Amino acid sequence: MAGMTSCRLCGGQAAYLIEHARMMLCRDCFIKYYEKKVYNTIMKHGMLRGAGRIAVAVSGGKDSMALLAAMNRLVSEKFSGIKLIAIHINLGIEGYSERCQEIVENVCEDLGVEHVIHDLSSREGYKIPDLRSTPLGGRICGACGTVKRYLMNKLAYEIGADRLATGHNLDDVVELLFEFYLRGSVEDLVRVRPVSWSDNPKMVTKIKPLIELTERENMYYAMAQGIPLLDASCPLAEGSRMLRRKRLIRLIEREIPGFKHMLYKSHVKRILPRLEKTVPEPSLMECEKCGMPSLSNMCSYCKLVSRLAARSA
Ligand code: Q46
Ligand code: ZN
Repeated sequence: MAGMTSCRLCGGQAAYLIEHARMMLCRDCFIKYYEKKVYNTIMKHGMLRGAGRIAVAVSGGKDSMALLAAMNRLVSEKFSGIKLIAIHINLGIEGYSERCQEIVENVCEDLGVEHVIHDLSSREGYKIPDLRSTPLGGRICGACGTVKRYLMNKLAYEIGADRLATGHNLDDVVELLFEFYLRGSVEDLVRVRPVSWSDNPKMVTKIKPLIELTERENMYYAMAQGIPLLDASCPLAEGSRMLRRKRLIRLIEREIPGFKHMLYKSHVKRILPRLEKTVPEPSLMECEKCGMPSLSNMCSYCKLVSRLAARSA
């Protein structure tokens, strides 16, 4: 935020600093800048080509709520005919999940967007903190990620969505790239992309319209649109390796301004096309337990949940 500096575009009073572009913008110009970037990302990758129904995965955090507000605006202005439905999973994390759901419900109501709330505890019979008792509990965010990926896809499929939009931002993606390059994990690297097309009817095509926007830009957009920011952070995330890597990336960005954009762009433009040619797409089968697409006889979600059941038996 700035004091009396002028907006680069209109000369009005600047409110937001776009760090990598070294540009200050007022609220209205920032909103236009942000929505144009989302629109350009959508168009560049043909994200909505042939789309009719988009499920937007919302957590209640700034990124996904900014995504929902921006998509709502863009759909009504430029992609009329497409229906937007927000989907939210209440993870059952005490002191946190209640607040997330409240924000989702309030924002959806304000925007007039239909929403689906999936309560883990009542619908699936467990909460995320219960996963701590499984062998995966030491990496709770990994287990939580498996749950969210699986259920978001399943919910999107069940409501007949042909796209699932997520709020992954540039910082998230660079953190993943950092991790996968370090580990030399080629099969994971090839999956870091703006769109994951699918012709399997039970695997909904995933799009990341915020992939070129930073965490901070999403926060600014949420603030500029009057979206309440989550005043609690997930108590299970403390000390996670993901947060430590993000801190490290912030330090690198400070020393090498534009580092995040450069790493992302070279991955998408130069590395990814080559990886896509050499790394075969995994062939999917049906999970013998739930019938959803899986890499082996049983999908990773069903494996996780069966461990939970074995513990409580
Ligand atoms: S909700 Fe789940 Fe996150 Fe909490 S347990 Fe980790 S992954 S931090 S975005
Ligand atoms: Zn399964």
